[in-house]
Order: sequence, then C-alpha cells, then structure tokens
Amino acid sequence: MEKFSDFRSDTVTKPTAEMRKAMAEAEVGDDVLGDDPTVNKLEELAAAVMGKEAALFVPSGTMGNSIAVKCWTQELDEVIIEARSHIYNMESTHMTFISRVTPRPLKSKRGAMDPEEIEKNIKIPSVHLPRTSLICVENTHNNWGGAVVPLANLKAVKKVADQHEIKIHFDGARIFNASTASGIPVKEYAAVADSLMFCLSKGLAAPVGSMLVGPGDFINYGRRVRKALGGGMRQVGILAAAGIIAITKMAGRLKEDHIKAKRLAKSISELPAVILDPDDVETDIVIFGFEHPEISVSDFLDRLKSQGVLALPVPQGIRMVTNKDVDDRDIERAIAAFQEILS
Ligand code: TLP
Repeated sequence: MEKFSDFRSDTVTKPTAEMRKAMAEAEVGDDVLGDDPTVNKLEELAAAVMGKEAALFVPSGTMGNSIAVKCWTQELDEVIIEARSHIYNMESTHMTFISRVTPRPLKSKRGAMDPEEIEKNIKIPSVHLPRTSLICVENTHNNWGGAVVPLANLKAVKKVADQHEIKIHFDGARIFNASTASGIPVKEYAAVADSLMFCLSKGLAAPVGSMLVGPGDFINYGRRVRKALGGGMRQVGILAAAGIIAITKMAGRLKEDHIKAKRLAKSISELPAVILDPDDVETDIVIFGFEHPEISVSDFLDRLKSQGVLALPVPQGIRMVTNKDVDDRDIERAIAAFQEILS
C-alpha cells in the first residue's frame, strides 16, 4: 500500500536521520536524580532560547500546561482562558481534574482576547467569589486555524495582569510557527508571560516531548509536580537528544510548512462545500467549514482516505495540517482528491 498523505497534524512526523543518530549516541543518566547530561543540556538550551531562568523537559504539551496551571494556582481560584483554547477544550479537563480551579472562558478575535474584557472578569476574592490567579494565552492558536495572536495584544494582556498581580501562562505549543510567520523572536513572545510551554514534537519533528520554561522556583516546584503526575523519566537523554536538534535545526524549516498550507488553502477554498478564506491561513494549520447537500464531514473524510489523504474532523469542520513529512506531491494529491470528490 502506498503511504498516506497525512495531514491530520504536525505531530505525525517521523524523527529525522540526524535525530535518530543523536538518540542512538546520546550520553544518558538517571534524570529523576538530575544525572542526565543530555536532558540538562536541553533544559539549559530551552531556558536560554526563551529568555527564562529555567526549564523542565516533560513528556507532552498537556503535561507541561497541567504543571503550569497547578504551580500558579490554588484550589478555589479561577483562571481566565480563551474560549477555544487547547487547554480549556482539548486537555481532558486537567484544570478541574488536577488543579481543581474554575476556568473562565472568554471569547476572542482569532485568539486575541480583549484586555478590557479580561479586566472586567478579574475577581477580588470574597466569601462568594474565587480569586483570579492566572491568565492563559495560546499562540499560534490551534482552534483558530493556526492564527498568530499579535504581540501588541499579548503585551496589553500583560499590562492588565501586572496591574492585578496575576500570572500569565503561555501555551506556545507552536511558538516557533508564530515567530516564523511574524518575524518576531520567540523571546519577545515569551517575555509577555511568566511561564511558557512549547512542543518539540509538533512542527519541530522530535518524536516526544515538550518544554516548560519560567522562573527557577516555579520550575523547581514544577519538577515535583511532574514526578507526582508520573512524568519523572530516567535515561531520557535519548529523547532529549532529538529535542536539542528540534530546537537548533528544525525551526528554520517551518516557513516551508506555511507555504504548503497556503497553497492547499488557496486551491481548496475555490471548491464548492469548502468554507475557507485562504487569507486566514497564517501558519501550518488549515481549518475549514464543510457544507455539502449530500456528503457529510465523515463521509468526505472517508472518501479522502480512500484516495490516500488523511484529515481530521474538528468542531468547525475539517482540519488539515502541513508538516515535515508532506511534500508538494502530497499537496497535489490532496487537491486532486478534493476536486474529484467535489466536482
Ligand atoms: N494538539 C494536538 C491535538 O491535541 C489536537 C494537535 O494535533 O494539534 N497546546 C496546543 C496548542 C496543542 O495544539 C496541543 C496538541 C497541545 C497543547 C498538547 O500537546 P500534546 O499533544 O503533546 O499533549
């Protein structure tokens, strides 16, 4: 069977040959005891790249975000969060399950929350009301089709947060995509937040892992929370070795993913049933509405699959994500499959 053209996510990529070699040769030790030199190197690198004091290697973006929310909040607190955000919608309710806090979801313009609206929702704790202790932002914004949230908006959110002494956690799973699209260095984005999580295993193509960065005491406590959640790993330098290559060598290629996504979006947006403005596609994620008198979303996805093209259903319709392992031929194959099914 010929391989699928896999647009389900940028998480589906295979590690590069250079990553596999580095993994095979990685110097390792017991990381729970702090002995793994490759993990230590990755953590120092991540902290330096983001301009933060310290970093923690975690198995997944979800664990990185869970640890951050747990570290910055207490039970009885409330967290302001964007309504379509990944943390609120797609991380199996860890805010309530692990941190036992209440999310306060706010609407936004393509991921950018209104700072005035945030301010109105900040609560002074009382016998009736929770304390607002954290604001979560996300950039790029997955469920807004990989939208780049403007730095000016994030700075305005920080101003409000600072005035009220509230922390900001930044879900930067795809922060390197935001930086690639905007030309703004990742450090400048990270500067608006107290902590930031970014993924090595998305567009950067590492097989596993995410980094949580922030102040030293936050990371020290986060290390304890990671252990409590079962995320303490032993000779994990094998994975960290791929992470180092992800950070140092893979960010530069993300612009190719953005070009491919734009090309795909432009072609499919011309077809009936596809509801998409290609100008909204800023990075590697293409999310479109799908309305056809006879073909449902799941039928359409089945038909695409029978032509070797994989995509994912999402609440807004369908999601397709470009990545290292889809090339121009995969894009052409997808466009041809769309044309055949819809015309
Ligand atoms: N997103 C995944 C799925 O969960 C949908 C994907 O394929 O896009 N923050 C953001 C913005 C994310 O998109 C994701 C993963 C995470 C956090 C969680 O990362 P993991 O999957 O490593 O737990």
